Amino acid sequence: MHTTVGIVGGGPAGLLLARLLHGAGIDSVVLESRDRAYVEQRQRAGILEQATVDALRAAGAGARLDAEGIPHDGIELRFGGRAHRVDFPSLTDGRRVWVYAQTEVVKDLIALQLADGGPLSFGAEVRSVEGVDTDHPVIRYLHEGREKTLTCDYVVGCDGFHGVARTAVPERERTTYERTYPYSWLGILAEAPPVYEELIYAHSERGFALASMRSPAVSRLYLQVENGTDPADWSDERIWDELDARFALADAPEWRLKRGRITQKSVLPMRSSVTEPMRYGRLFLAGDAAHIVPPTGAKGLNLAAADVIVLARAFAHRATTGSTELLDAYSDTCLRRVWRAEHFSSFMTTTLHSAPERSGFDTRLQLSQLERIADSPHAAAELAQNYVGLPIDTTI
Ligand code: RFL
Ligand code: PHB
Repeated sequence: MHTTVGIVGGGPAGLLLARLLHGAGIDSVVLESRDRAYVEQRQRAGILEQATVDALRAAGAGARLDAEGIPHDGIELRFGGRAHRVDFPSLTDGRRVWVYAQTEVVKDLIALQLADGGPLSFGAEVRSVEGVDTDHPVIRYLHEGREKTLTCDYVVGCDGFHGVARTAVPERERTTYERTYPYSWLGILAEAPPVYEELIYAHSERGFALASMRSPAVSRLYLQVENGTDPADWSDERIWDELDARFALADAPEWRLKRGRITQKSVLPMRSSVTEPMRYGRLFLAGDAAHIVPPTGAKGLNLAAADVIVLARAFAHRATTGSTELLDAYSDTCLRRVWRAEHFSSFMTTTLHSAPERSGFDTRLQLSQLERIADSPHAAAELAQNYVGLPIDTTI
């Protein structure tokens, strides 16, 4: 089998790329190792930037997002027992974000691709990508118990942090910059209405907490926990009590989250990582395959979308003009945005979490930074502009 663009991985990056290429009349094949139900149910991101929403609409995946997505015009920061709202539109020339779960984005893109797009194979586990420094790279994969090959003009590795595409770049040609954090998140999904209409990011002496949502009836909540935490050690009651303690307000001691049945519980480690360059020969890396951010800034899915928007435009440019100029610029173009998001995600993480080895001095620096955001429109604008994301041209 042969295709123009072989896409390894059917997460948000691979699926959105396939749709954008389809719209530009460029054929592609998506190979995804997991089954459809698994990919559609993997609980992850919840916040979409304006540019991600625009790209999903351009890809034809805007209908349910526009009907069910919840626009948010700000976030609340809680620290020192007080609440401060950061308003996005007034600080960012009218930009905002949307609550629409990654699971729903993935379901919408899969339905479209299966309806009228190029091949999308589930249960197709890519074993290796070869010949990326030749004109016809090859993807070798296992599907329905048989070894198969797909020859391509280009290969895009959208196979996430543990993917194999990255390893097709010789070690001497790539550098990975990394940071791990001395804490993790315990995330829960609960059948409980969100307590507030926007997200609440809380700094407290007991550690960080985040109140997010999936719908008017379902809350998504996170607690900072020690690395290596077993979710089984956290009973439902302990989780709710700890969340209430971390969100506590000095002037509203009666304030409590609305409790409900906890339907999912998991622990996720926090990491920052960037692999450079994001292109080698005819192989391009996009999304988590190239970079990881800790989730505190809500950037991961949005960076994945930005990469494939840039890449789809570059493929379309090559198809219409024959020029590889934009493909050649892909890595540099993306890395500017990636490092901005890395900085912001690391800033949000280290400003809001309590490191186990922290001193009183460290905590006072965090509180001073948070007070500066609450008091100064300039400091608040810096946070707001990073949170809603850099503008990007989403026309392909
Ligand atoms: P994915 O989603 O990991 O998809 C990669 C796909 O590749 C497949 N795969 C293979 N397929 C074939 N052959 C192989 N050898 C393969 N190896 C892997 C995998 O099965 C998978 O389907 O990467 P992609 O597409 O780059 O998307 C990235 C996002 O998923 C990720 O950045 C976000 O979820 C991060 N993130 C958040 N991002 C946001 O923008 N906003 C948020 O609010 C937000 N919250 C989060 C998050 C990530 C979280 N976790 C669990 C890490 C909250 C959490 C809890
Ligand atoms: C989520 O809703 O899962 C979510 C929201 C904001 C974040 C991280 C995760 O910063």
